[in-house]
Amino acid sequence: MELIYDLDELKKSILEGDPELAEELAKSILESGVSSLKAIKDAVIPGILEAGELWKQGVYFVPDIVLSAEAFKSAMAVLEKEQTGANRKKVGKFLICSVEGDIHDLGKNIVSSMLKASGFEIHDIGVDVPISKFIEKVKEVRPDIVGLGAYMSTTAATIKDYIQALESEGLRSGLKVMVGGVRISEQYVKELGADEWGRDGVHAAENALKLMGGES
Ligand code: B12
Repeated sequence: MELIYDLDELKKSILEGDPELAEELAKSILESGVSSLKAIKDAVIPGILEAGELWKQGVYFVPDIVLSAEAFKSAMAVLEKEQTGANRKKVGKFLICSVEGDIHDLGKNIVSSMLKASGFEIHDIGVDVPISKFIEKVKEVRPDIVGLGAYMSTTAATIKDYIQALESEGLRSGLKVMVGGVRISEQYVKELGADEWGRDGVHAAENALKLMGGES
């Protein structure tokens, strides 16, 4: 009973955009023995998704959604620390970013969290990432999978340029490409020349594991 109450409070702190409370609750939930993955799945993600819904309905305005994003980040900072425990076996390296011109990062951050929880080593190179920086980082990190997030119709159309750049730099072979964002659909994935996509964090993690040859 107590536990459900705490998870509910954490969700509420994200929905209502209270970063300090979210951090505090995340800590106390972990102390009470709940796994970080459960807290992420049952409180943090539902909280941020509900905030996104309220924005879509015109109930939330920019300051509201920005505060919810802050609260999401502060809870995740606590919960992710727990997940990067020493004994976690890494299933592969995953490099992720939002493409140039796109500063949306909530979806990317959720996906990163789910992938981390699934055992991936995450290299998040941020938002508004130009092709040149993306290529430079791929060369440096040598990931197994790259994830490109694009959240507007204009930026989604540029994903194919990132994939072409990988090809012309001789980096595409052996490297898997995943794409995501509200404008992306399963059919679009093929058109872009990517390997997989993720409807949401759980779907993204399932497909990433599938690409690594593991169970989905
Ligand atoms: C929140 C939000 C913002 C916030 C962003 C806060 C932040 N830190 O991210 C703020 C207020 C800053 C913002 C700004 C803008 N926004 Co905005 N924003 C949204 C909104 C409401 C929600 C996006 C979101 O976070 N959703 C919640 C997350 C969890 O869902 P998601 O992104 O789909 O992610 C999931 C999946 O797609 C998938 N996924 C996501 N990424 C990836 C990556 C990989 C690799 C994989 C596998 C899967 C995956 O898993 C995620 C987890 O479930 C959308 C509306 C919408 N329907 O999406 C508009 C929306 C994306 N924004 C829009 C616009 C136009 C803008 C602005 C240009 C507005 C303006 N005039 O100032 C600016 C600037 C944007 C820029 N240059 O990047 C438009 C885009 C329209 C279009 N042309 O396509 C939308 C669609 C709203 C609309 N209907 O008009 N925005």
